[in-house]
Amino acid sequence: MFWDEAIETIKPADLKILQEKRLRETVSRCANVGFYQKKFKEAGLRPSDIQTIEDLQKLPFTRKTDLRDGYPFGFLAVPLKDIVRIHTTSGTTGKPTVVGYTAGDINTWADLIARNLTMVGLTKDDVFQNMVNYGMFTGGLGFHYGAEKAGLTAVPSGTGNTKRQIEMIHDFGVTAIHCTPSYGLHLAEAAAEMKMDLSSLRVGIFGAEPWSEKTRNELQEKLGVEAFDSYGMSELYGPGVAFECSEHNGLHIWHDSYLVEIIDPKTGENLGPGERGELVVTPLTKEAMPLLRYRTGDITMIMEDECPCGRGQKLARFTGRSDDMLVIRGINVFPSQIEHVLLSIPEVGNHYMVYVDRVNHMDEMTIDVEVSRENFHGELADLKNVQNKVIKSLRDVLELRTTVHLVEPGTLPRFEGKAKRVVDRRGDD
Ligand code: DLL
Repeated sequence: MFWDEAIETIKPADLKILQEKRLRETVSRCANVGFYQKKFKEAGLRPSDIQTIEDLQKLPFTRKTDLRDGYPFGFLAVPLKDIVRIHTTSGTTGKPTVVGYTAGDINTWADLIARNLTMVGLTKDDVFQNMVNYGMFTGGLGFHYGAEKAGLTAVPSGTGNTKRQIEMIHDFGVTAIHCTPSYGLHLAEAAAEMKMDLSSLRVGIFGAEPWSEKTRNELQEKLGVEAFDSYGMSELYGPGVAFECSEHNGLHIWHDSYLVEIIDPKTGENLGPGERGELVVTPLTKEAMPLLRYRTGDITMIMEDECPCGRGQKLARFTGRSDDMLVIRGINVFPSQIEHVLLSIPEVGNHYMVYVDRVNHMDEMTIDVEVSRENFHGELADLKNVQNKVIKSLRDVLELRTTVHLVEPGTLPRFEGKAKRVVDRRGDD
């Protein structure tokens, strides 16, 4: 199976040797990419100047905007004839970022996912329903290849038709599911309405967007699964970059495939373990699209504790993106703060939408939030006290006045893929 003990519990000194060998290989692959040739020249560096992990600091960062500028194939280090697949990132504005894979990349990526699935206890005996998009999004095909490699019975159900998804779980005796946490909640709701018995389920893998401990408890309780957090991004293959083990205390980032730095997003300075900042990754095994010091935009920290499972480096759960931050009347607001407040109020549910508008030159934030089913008895007007409680709690945490509308359970949008709960309409006028 895919428990690679020698690599997953490798000693720090041996790991450094392996990482530096792979770093040198990565740098020499980058020498085929116009962008890096230019960057090396500007920095007065030759690829052979990068030998150790410490040397990494000599290199500039690579940003999402650089990849966008290279659209479509500017970052490929191999000719197109050696590319066996492309995916793109889910860009909402402008051109997406294209990611290419060699046959070797597809194989390495499937291995990483197979290791994750093995880490969470899945085996050939499991039936795995993959409820994410199988198109350009990396979640579908990425997990699918890994699941087959680990010998699971893969059910490539994709997204949509929740009723059919639930019937399949029931009829096929599905033991493990993969979807976004927001879809997981929707699935749980729909299963309860259909009064379907999903007791075959035991493992739920949730990722592609930030989610909280409260959501974990709810998913575990309502779906009867042990819920695992899974992190990844298209530019780093896709899913499978970092994954929880059964300790549920941080995500192991595969140290043989990814070199990790945490930086202050404003100054670019390196931060130490235990300090929260932006994750910067140098992938070590990518052939088609090698990257150096890639700024993910995701906020986390390196954890210091040793994991009882024996595997290496861990990252704390992700709290959002550095570029997610909204500035409302000069105050910085992270969507995760709003979610946190709402989840702490039992009278409201997990479903909400945030709208930001500019009214008479002033920023106004409006939050629609669903009342929880248990607290709704037919009249929203009876829940004035709940509305005031939400407004007060948000003001206490955000230091900001907001408009809150309570809405009936089941009326806000549900998301099959990544949830998009913040709509900033300030640029629309
Ligand atoms: O979301 C890959 C993926 C698929 C991961 C399935 C996990 C499961 P992208 O579409 O490129 O790739 O989006 C990557 O999603 O930079 C984070 O901001 C966010 N993200 C992904 N996983 C998590 C997570 C896939 N577990 C972007 N927690 C990343 C928080 C996450 N944010």
